[in-house]
Amino acid sequence: MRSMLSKLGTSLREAIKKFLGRPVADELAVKELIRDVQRALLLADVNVELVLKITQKIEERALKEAVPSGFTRREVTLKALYESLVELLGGERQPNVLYPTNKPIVLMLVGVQGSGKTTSAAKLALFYRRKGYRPGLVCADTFRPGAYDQLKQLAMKAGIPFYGEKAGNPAEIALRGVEALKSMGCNVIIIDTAGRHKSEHALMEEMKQLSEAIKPDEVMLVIDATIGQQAKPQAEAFNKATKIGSIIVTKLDGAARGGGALSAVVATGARIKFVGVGEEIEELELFEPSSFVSRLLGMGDLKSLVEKVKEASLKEQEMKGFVSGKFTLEDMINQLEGLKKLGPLRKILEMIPGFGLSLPDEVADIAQEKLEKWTVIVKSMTREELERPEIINRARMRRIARGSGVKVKEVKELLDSYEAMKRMMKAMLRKQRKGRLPLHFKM
Ligand SMILES: Nc1nc2c(ncn2[C@@H]2O[C@H](COP(=O)(O)OP(=O)(O)OP(=O)(O)O)[C@@H](O)[C@H]2O)c(=O)[nH]1
Ligand SMILES: [Mg+2]
Repeated sequence: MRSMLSKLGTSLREAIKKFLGRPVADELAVKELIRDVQRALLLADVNVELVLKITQKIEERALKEAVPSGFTRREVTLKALYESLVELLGGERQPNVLYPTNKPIVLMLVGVQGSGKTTSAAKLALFYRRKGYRPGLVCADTFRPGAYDQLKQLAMKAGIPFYGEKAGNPAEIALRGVEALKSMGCNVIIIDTAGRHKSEHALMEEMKQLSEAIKPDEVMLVIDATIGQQAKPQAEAFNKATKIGSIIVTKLDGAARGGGALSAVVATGARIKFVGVGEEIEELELFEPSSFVSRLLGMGDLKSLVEKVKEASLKEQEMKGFVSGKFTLEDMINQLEGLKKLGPLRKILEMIPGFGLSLPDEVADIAQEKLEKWTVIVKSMTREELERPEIINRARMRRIARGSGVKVKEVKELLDSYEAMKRMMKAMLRKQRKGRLPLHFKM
């Protein structure tokens, strides 16, 4: 989601920062926030009417809603902003991903040419395999010559069973594919279909025949985010040919207009279940409007953070220490090491409440790069030095440098970075205590 998220996210975060910087959250400040949010959404290609509707609601709620005890007008406003954006993107409902119970499920992917069906089919297969299911891929695209090889290669690379025939009737091929993969023990069968055809009518007709023959458990429509608001008529056209169960929006990583596609599709009443955020087979994400918006706003998303933490089997305790700001030199290394397993450090830090708004780029980048070296340096320190880094003088630095095979300068650099991070943590906690930054955002 890099590009779209970073652009829309940056402008929304800037709007919030400006709002938080106002001495009081009065009508003027709210109106300014609303204008900034409008501008950000319009730049992300969200439909004008939708933008007006949603921002009007935010303004009304921000100014009229009662402020519950323990909260401020500021927080009520941000909550209204958060909730309205979530609503714009589909509401709080969790996407209801289909899983096989005692009988295999069949998913059929449809979409116009180049929308990302074949890529998404492979990504979905990987998604299911990682959850412990046994996916299999079927190529039912006989129209485009390279289609068979493309899916077969993706399947082979990921070690996923594949069935395809280079020519013939797509519905018959798909049926044979489903049977063949079932008998191999696959329990999630994903069918890739054609996107190119003689005409749009012929394509829709083929999709209709395919879905009538296979009777898939779900037809998933694949839509390219770069088409912006055009996503809406496209979704409606496919829905006429074959009942669309859910939507995968692809290429959100490159789409400055991604906001247009996402909100337009939601406006059709269809449910976005997944988003494609890159060309790699791992780059598929479950689409949950609430965590999407939390990330967009940099408000922190403890829920998805906790999930990632579980995945990397990190002890929760470690996270708590990090969030609360208890921070010794040893802590820093432990936390950074643990977090490194979770993916790019920056992304993780963005999910921790308070960080998204105030973490300077340099700190995160430096930490990621230097981590390896730092780990070694820290191992050459005594317990006393670890607990009280302030006692480390030149002589001690020289000894540590020798012990870890680095330059004295590098030991000094580690200590300086540690001091900088500690200061930053302290400043952040102070801000949070003052209520300038919401520590927990009630969702
Ligand atoms: N950046 C990015 N590229 C993607 C994503 N999904 C697909 N692509 C790229 O989009 C192009 C088209 O993807 P395909 O999966 O072949 O599209 P398709 O719908 O199967 O195309 P046809 O079979 O011709 O109808 C490929 O170059 C993919 O690598 C995504 O989420 N992000
Ligand atoms: Mg294809």
